[in-house]
Amino acid sequence: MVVATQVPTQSEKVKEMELPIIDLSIERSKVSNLIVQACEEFGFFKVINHCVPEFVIKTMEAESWGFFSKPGSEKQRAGPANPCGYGSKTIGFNGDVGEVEYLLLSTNFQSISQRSKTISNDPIKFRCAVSSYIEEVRGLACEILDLMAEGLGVPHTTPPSVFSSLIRDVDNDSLLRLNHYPPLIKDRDTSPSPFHHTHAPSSTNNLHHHHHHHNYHHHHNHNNNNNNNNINNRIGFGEHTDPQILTILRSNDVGGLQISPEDGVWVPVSPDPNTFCVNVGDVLQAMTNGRFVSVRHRALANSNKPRMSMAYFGAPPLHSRITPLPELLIPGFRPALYMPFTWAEYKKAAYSLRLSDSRLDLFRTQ
Ligand code: GA4
Repeated sequence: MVVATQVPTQSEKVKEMELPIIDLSIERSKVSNLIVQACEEFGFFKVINHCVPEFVIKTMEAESWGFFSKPGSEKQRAGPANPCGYGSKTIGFNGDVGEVEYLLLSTNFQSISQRSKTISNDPIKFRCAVSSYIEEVRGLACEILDLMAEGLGVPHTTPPSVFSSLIRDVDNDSLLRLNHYPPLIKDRDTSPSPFHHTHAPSSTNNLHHHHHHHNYHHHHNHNNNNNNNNINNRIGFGEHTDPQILTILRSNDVGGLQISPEDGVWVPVSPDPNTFCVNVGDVLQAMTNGRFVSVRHRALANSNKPRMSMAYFGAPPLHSRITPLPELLIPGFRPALYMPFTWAEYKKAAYSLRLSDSRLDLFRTQ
């Protein structure tokens, strides 16, 4: 099967707009209200004055560069991504591709220790860097989730909140993703990525390819065959929403992230290595009964410089039952928009669909 890498379509509008920047050091009640507002309006915001030490970020970044600088054959030792592990160009199991290579890691200590051996020549150093980074970003995620709960007025108890307790749980299913978007080389002959990719067929791919039996909404941007050959603007990671609760993203100083507040409109997010970009995931949209929005985003590999991003996806334990919070429902007036589901069920749905499909629609009550 031949799949062309997606490129943005001509009909798309790019809107210049800045994401809300939230200073975590200001008065707690103010921060919580600002966060709630940002989650309702954009589903995305940036945080400054977070307490993650710079050296923890720098150490993780250095380890990440160390891995991606290795020769391809060595990187393959950490692959294939099933879904965790090293992946190059293919995303998920259903034919999605992009100009990206990545390491997807479970945040579970045992599995990091195991994998480190295939990732680094100094596995202990790698494992320490990853563990420290995860501990810090999980702490930040928990703090933000507690502020959200306070801002929403649920529950009327002290932290940990209903949200943060899910990612604090020992069995949480959170992930760390390291993405490397290589610079686009303009000379076609030396480009590592010509216009068509042969999608390596594996038994998994064949089994899962194009499940059309669900009545989910196939998003219009599955343009796997368009003839826009603009190599300066290729899709690194195609449009999607994050399935989990909350995402904490840090990137180097190279842009590429764009969010889509409405269909066909893309807003570039300016890169800033000193801030974290935070976004609402599908599970949080469901738990807040649609008050918070899990917004579509994508990454373009449109630069001469390599982009590197590190994303922490805070997820509940597999067996957790996700349901809209009763506190946010008003019988007859504001009924539950989503059916209860377990995180395991939701994950299964996500992996049976394409990247750009609207997974949450499968769980809507109306
Ligand atoms: C998008 C968000 C995270 O990167 C991710 C991705 C996952 C993967 O790459 O394995 C998915 C994608 C993401 C959503 C739909 C499914 C699953 C690829 C894919 C086609 C790790 C996640 O949890 O969901």
